[in-house]
Formats: sequence, C-alpha cells, structure tokens
Amino acid sequence: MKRLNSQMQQDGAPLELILLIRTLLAGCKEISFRVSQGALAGVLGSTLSENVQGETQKKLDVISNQILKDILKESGYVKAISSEEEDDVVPCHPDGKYLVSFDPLDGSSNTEINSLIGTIFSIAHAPQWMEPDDPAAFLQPGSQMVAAGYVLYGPSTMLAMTTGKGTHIYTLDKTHGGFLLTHPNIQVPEQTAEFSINASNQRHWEQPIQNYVADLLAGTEGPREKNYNMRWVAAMVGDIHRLLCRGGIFMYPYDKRDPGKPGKLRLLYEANPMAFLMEQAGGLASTGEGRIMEVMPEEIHQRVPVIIGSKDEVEACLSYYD
Ligand code: AFP
Repeated sequence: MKRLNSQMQQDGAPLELILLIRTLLAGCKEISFRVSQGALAGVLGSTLSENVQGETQKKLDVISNQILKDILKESGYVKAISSEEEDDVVPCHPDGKYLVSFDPLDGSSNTEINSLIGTIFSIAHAPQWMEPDDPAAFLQPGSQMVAAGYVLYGPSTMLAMTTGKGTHIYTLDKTHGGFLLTHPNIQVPEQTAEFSINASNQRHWEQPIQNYVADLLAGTEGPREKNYNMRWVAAMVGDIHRLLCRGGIFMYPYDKRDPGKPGKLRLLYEANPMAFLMEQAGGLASTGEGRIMEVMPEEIHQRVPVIIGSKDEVEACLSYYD
C-alpha cells in the first residue's frame, strides 16, 4: 500500500510542506496513543479552565494542544500557530514558511463516552512581511490554504488530507507507525438521502433552513419525494468523515440566538479545512450566502454557518436561500 510520503510527492507538494505535515502527524500519533489509553492514563474529564470561546476545556483538549504546539514550534517550518485552545496567535520560528491553524481535539465531549474525536488542521503560506505574533497574517480566505485535513481517532486512526490535488484517506498502521493510503482520491456521491443537524436548535434556525429541513422530514409525501435518514456524531470530524465516505449533508447553520456568533463552527480550523477536503472530493461547502473558502476572516476565532456535503443536496438546500 502506498505511503503518505509518496502520495504527497506524487501530488507535487514541496519538500518543506511534506516535512511540516509529517511533523504535525507525529504529534497526532502521540495524541492517538494518549486517547487510546483513556481512563488508564487519567486523561479523561475536564480542567477547571475555559478557552477563549468560553468553553470548559477537557484535559485532552489541553494535552493535545500542548503536543501540537511543542512539536510545531520546534520544527522550524512554522512561523505562527492559531489554535482553538489559544486566545492569541502563538509565535514560532521567525523564518518559518507556514501558518498552521488547528482544533487540537474536535468533539472533546465525546471523550467521556469513548466516541469519535479528531484533530483538524489547515496550512497556509506565512507572508514575508509578518511578525510571528501578528494575527493579521491569518486573515486570509480559505482559498489560500496549501493543505488541510483531519486525523480521526476512532476504531482506526485515519487521516483525510488534501494538498489541492484530490482528497485522500489514509489509515494509521500502528504496527509500523505509518499512514498508509487506503482510500485514494475520494469522490463524494452527488446525491444522498442522509442529513446531519443538531435538531435541538431548530427554534433558533433561520427560515431557509427551517423550510429545507421541514421538506426533508416530509419524506415521500413532501416536495423532495424521498425519505431521508438522520445521523449526528456531535463531532464535526466524525460527521464529515461519514460524508466523505458515503455522502450526505451536514449543517451547522446561522441561528438567531446571538448576532455576535453567526454559527457555532470556527472558520480557520473547522469550516475552512473541511470545505477544502469536501471541494477536493467533488462536494460543496457554503455559508448559505457564499462559498466558505471565500469568506475573508475578520479575526482568528471567527465563526461561520456551515452547509457542506454532497453536491446536489447542498445545491438543493441553497435554493431555499434564493
Ligand atoms: P469542540 O471542538 O469544542 O469539542 O466542539 C465540537 C463541535 O464544535 C463540532 O465538532 C460539532 O459539530 C459541534 O461542536 C456539536 O455541538 P452540539 O452537539 O453542541 O451542537
């Protein structure tokens, strides 16, 4: 089976980017090991602190963030980091060529129930003018990403990644420690009968999503004339993995609760990397008003509405916004 290195070379990734990705994944392998030890290693449960988003941090959020931060800072390839678990940009090496944004442990509430969790990352060029502690360099649209992906810590540890030449999925061979290409050039089916949304927020959704979901629920008796199934992992990384494997539509839409929070998911280290993976696999990713990868960020922890997945179904959903 092909190794990650050869696939990245075949896709034309520059050497320094390959080395950076390998460094990042070394950190993810360590997270995978810590996660698999669970209660035996005392890594489950919450800390007493909150992150900048006001969410209580799990011990594994803090451990995973530290592992990635340490390994990337030491590497010399990275100029600065932005992380869900860091209030501000973390300066790294002044000559680093890249910026890395990550959610070190997405879906961390799932740690308590031994369910799916993962690390999500995106990589962009560091502008030469930037000082390593300057957040302005991170305010580039997602279309500027040079690589993005996630590592899913599930029954197998899997990596989904793109460097802009298709989306490939690899499985960690824990006997040798390498990621092997198990699902090359993923193509998301254009049609689907499966949707994902946190229905407990229904009363807050904006009207187009209310109308769209009502039509899905009406099944064969409604205007869509087919029955839909619903799935919700409560970790975006798990839901997007299912979409890449067999199609579907995932929504975390704009809701009316707090005008300061247009959606729950963060642009730089959740929405953008998943949008890049999805588009490279033939799917679509929108905020409802436009392509996610064209949103110009205003701050590093910015949130956006997310509608992502199988092409025809996302288009059907977007038609409710017209
Ligand atoms: P964390 O990164 O804080 O663990 O949050 C996970 C997440 O942002 C995303 O992965 C899920 O889709 C979403 O939250 C689920 O949240 P709710 O179940 O509260 O809607």
